Amino acid sequence: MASNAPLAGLVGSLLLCGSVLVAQADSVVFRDAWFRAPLPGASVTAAYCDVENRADSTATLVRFGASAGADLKVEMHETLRSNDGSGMEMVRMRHLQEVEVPPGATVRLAPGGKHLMLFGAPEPRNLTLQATFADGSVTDVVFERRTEGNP
Ligand SMILES: [Cu+2]
Repeated sequence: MASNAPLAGLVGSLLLCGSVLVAQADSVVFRDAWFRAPLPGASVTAAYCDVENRADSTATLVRFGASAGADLKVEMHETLRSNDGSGMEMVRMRHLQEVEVPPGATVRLAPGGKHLMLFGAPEPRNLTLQATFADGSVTDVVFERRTEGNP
């Protein structure tokens, strides 16, 4: 009897850890994921999605990547608009190292705001990217190919 006590304590603490440390990838839901089909001859386009964090702690996206073998580089960007005072609107993009999703919140990656920049023409079909979180957890996200917004 007495020799089992330390083991019971160990099992108890493992269970406790398991209930607290939920992988960020498991508590985040991606919705409405799509990418704009590149214009003919273009090799840069953008992808968008809504990212909902259902956990009670912050989830931080640190990287999106294409599957091995795909000739595609993905960066997280944010479009910034500013006015120089002459009525000329300046639009530029900032490279984001991470995107934080607060507990219970939904962060939208949408045209004119945060987005994924795709360098290299994706195949003409839906695109699967691997989303990596700050805790190292990874999940696949399927982006639907759309032509909306193209002339
Ligand atoms: Cu961009």
